[in-house]
Amino acid sequence: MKMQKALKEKIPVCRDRVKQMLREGGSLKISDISVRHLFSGIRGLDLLIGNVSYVDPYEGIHFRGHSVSDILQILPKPKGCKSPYAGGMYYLLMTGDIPTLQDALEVEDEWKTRAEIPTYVVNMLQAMPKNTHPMTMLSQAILALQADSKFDEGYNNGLQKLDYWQATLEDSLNLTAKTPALAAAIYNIKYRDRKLVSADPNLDWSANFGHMIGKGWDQHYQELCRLFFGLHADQGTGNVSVHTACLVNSTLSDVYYSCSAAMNGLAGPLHGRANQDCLIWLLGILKKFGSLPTKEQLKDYVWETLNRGKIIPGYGHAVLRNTDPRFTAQLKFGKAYMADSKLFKLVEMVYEVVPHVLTKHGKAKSPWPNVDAISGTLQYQSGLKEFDFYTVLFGVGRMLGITANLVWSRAIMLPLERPQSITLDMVEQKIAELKVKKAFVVSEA
Ligand code: CMX
Repeated sequence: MKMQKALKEKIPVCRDRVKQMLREGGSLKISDISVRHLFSGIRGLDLLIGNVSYVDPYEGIHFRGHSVSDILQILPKPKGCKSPYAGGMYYLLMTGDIPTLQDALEVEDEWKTRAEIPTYVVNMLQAMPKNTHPMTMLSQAILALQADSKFDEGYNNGLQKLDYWQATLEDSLNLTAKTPALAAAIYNIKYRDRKLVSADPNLDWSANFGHMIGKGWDQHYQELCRLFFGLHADQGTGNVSVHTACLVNSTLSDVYYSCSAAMNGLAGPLHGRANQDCLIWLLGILKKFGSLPTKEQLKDYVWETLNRGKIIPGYGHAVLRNTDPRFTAQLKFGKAYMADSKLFKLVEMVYEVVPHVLTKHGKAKSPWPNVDAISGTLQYQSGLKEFDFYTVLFGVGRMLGITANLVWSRAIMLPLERPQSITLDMVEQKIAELKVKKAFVVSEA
């Protein structure tokens, strides 16, 4: 496979770069930590290595240096379509190179050979109680696949550290290949007739998900799947889902353990569940007003939400300080396919109103929409109305970025993550010591 060959060439070069960086700058200080950082989720500190993507606070995500609008232009697409193949996105995330159409299709074909999910996983999903959240099902299904981990097998048979990345890549290809089928199985078991639909060999990874949940005829939905999965693929290494996976993987737990843990983090309302919560919030508005509210009514509703101590889902971000380009890309999609729908119009209205209110409210560091402010609406309007499933869709896309990060973590042999923790007493003591020191320096001067 060309992707694997490219990695084989690039990894030794990167390893040398890391050695060089450590030789030349190993003791240089690049970040300062304050007491406030300790109590604010260590935001804003350059603490992690993640080569796959980078989030610029104002420009948003850059996948291997390419902005959202760039990747939508340059990645190969099926003929006549606007959204790129996930296979091309994976090639880019893994190698850093822009794939040709052939490169993208090679990844798509490779996935097809690995896509089948074992019967025991389906049986397990079918045996789960009906009220199980689909994210729990996804996390469990990924974990169940661990039995087939190539990394685990290799490790038990003396795999060398230099080769860990290869077994991690094998697991990554196997897991990502199966992910649309896993998600579709969960959907069919939970919301349809519990029967599974086989993949269509003529469809790509993303479109096949649509096919396997009974929307194979719907080209618009296939287009949405490609867009949705691509946009959700990564968001820097510090976001909870990717970072959780990297942390777990740093213990040499394999891709399955790591990705299952990542999905548990993604399930939270402050992370991937915001798309579900946002849609519920929007539908609540339409229900309350019986139709689209006026701007004044909407403004009052937003204040009401905030005054009840609630957050506005889909708005704000830990890193972004501007409208998320992933929101903008989806807005464009909505304008093309569902401009007349009330729900979509409401999304546009909310975008006009909420940033002003949040700014006035004065708490959120960013009043702008993130990816989740619209993604649920596009799904809902496209007929996928089971909104507790939306985070699973986020997870399907995110699996691409997570696994690319894991391959690279093993490629550059990042060690066990183990930050030191200090107690509250120690923080107080450090503050007292530093205050005395500062007073001394001032009085000396
Ligand atoms: N509505 C109301 N209040 C908000 C807010 C919002 N959308 N966003 C932030 N705030 C509040 C925070 O709750 C916090 O309040 P407290 O000081 O009382 O705790 C304050 O503003 C400061 O928060 P912040 O530094 O701006 O934001 P954080 O980095 O702590 O959190 C995020 C970021 C995304 C969790 C937060 O903006 C939020 O809760 N947004 C709504 C949920 C959401 O859309 N999450 C999805 C993010 C994207 C993703 O990962 O999927």
